[in-house]
Amino acid sequence: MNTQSTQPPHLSETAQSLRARIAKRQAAVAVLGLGYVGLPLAVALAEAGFPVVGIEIDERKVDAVNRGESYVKDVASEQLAALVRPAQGKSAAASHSSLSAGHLLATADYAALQGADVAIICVPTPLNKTRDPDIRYVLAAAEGVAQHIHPGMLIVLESTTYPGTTEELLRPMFERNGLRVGHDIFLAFSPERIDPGRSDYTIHNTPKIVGGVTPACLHLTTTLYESIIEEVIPVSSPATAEMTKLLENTFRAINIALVNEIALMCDKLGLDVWEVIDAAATKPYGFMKFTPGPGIGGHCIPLDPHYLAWKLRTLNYNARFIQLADEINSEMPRYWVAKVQDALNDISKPVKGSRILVLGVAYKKDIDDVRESPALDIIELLRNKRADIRYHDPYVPTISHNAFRMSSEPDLEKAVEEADCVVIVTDHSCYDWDDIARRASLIIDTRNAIQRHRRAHSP
Ligand code: SAJ
Repeated sequence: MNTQSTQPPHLSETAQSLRARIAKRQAAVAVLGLGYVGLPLAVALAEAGFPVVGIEIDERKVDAVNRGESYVKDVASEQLAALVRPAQGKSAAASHSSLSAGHLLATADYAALQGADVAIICVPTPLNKTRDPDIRYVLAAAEGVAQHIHPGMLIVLESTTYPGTTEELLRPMFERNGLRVGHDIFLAFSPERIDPGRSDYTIHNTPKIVGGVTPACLHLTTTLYESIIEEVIPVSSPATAEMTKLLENTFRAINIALVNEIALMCDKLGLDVWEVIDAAATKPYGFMKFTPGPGIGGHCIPLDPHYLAWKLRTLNYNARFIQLADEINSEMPRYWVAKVQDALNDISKPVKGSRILVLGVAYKKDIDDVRESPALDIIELLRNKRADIRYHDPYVPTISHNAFRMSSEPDLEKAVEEADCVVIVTDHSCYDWDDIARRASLIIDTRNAIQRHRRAHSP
């Protein structure tokens, strides 16, 4: 495992004992939160030989894991089934202690932490209704750890959060009974970099950033991750690691907003923004291609920058780039609905009563996740204009958003032919763009999918 060289610091006896258990993969690891981040991590650690317990509040997920049934795209059920063993009705703590190396057990009971040497927190960090950080899940998980914390325990937070969370919020919770971080217990932040559905970069070959509260915390956390990840990169503090993650995703949100604004400019200038971007992308250095679209969705990019902006507001600083990017990205659904309205108007059809088919509602292609998807905003805007709105998405059988629930059209060809206007919102690879272009009477293509397909397949 290639890790930038860090001299092993002085370790207390407790730390030395924990380090030995980690190095021998005997350390019992608890992963809190078995979602798209926690489950692959728990599986990777169990496959590396650690005894692993997954602590998950959703009993359905607990039962599925213990049946060896995966609900996360990046984990095959066969992989899971090879690792789990029925808990034979024992209490979580008991069954966990009986767990042999290389096995995974799921439970909803925080008591399993009593037997854990390591606790890794991988719970969601959404925004609340006022688009401010909602860290209730992190605090609940940390409280669960605090109630079962014991000397010799390493705690790692992976959930994306604002700089300061680990040291200012979690550390006092863990030290409240007199245990001291760096001596009796150990604490670090290490951001997740899971990209669901990606096969070129996996948990094993995506470099892992680690920021420890003390050198011993850093060393122990680095030792742990080195057992499953090829490259572990130490930084000087948990806040540095927290900020690193936010820079990564804020960088994306702002650059996507930039190309979305370039698209608005090209529209005013009568230029083809896609041709402009493809031409700029021929520059072999100093340019990174992003593409305009219907807006941004997902559980990371639309949300993470707001964690940073919120923290800076508490320090009387206005994160202007984040603010502006959010305005532009959030405006894109309205921009595209106006395009639909203009296109129907040109053929003397009002939006009201027109049959409009949205193609693709997932937040990006070839996945089934609709969280924060701009397609939902586009559908809601068109519903509010009294359109006869339908959608088709092979990955998303039903959607429910605010006041409406819908199902994907069963017959794609028929739905395309019967639509007054087809709006391409998510360019799933499975769509036959030539066939859709032939059957549709009017197309608004927010992803330039048809032109890109034609260019890629023209002789
Ligand atoms: N989008 C654009 N134009 C672009 C890129 C994305 O409009 O040029 C839109 C997408 O359609 C989507 C949203 O932005 O609605 C977010 O897309 P994303 O490609 O950033 O995908 P995510 O949200 O799955 O981001 C994840 C992140 N991974 C982690 O946080 C660990 C992100 O850091 C990754 O860079 C990204 O995957 C990736 O590269 O796939």
